[in-house]
Amino acid sequence: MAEDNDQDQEGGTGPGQGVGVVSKTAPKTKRPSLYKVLLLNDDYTPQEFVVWLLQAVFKKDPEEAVRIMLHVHQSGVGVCGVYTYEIAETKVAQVMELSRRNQHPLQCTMERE
Ligand code: TYC
Repeated sequence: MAEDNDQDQEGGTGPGQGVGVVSKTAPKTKRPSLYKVLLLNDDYTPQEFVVWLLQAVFKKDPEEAVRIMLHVHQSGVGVCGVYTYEIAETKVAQVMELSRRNQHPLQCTMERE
């Protein structure tokens, strides 16, 4: 696609004039901003629920899920994953909805990297 916006323009000046304009514009491929999804500790949500949630929502394997849960439990907050804005927003909403449905006070937020 880098060559798609080349422009060759020959004026209507007839053959053999050798007049041409070539312009090249750098393709704009800005990388999207990334957002950390953070899980917050509380005193009531069962550890098993947090471990289950980390596997279900964040696709962590069981060992990684336990490691993240214990980190949050011990330090108060921890990163579950890093995503583009809309994916991060969806994960936060899924965590909040699953927590609400199971009557746990678990909180989840996102912040720009
Ligand atoms: N602190 C909770 C307990 O001891 C477990 C827990 C871990 C809760 C991580 C929330 O994000 C959390 N039952």
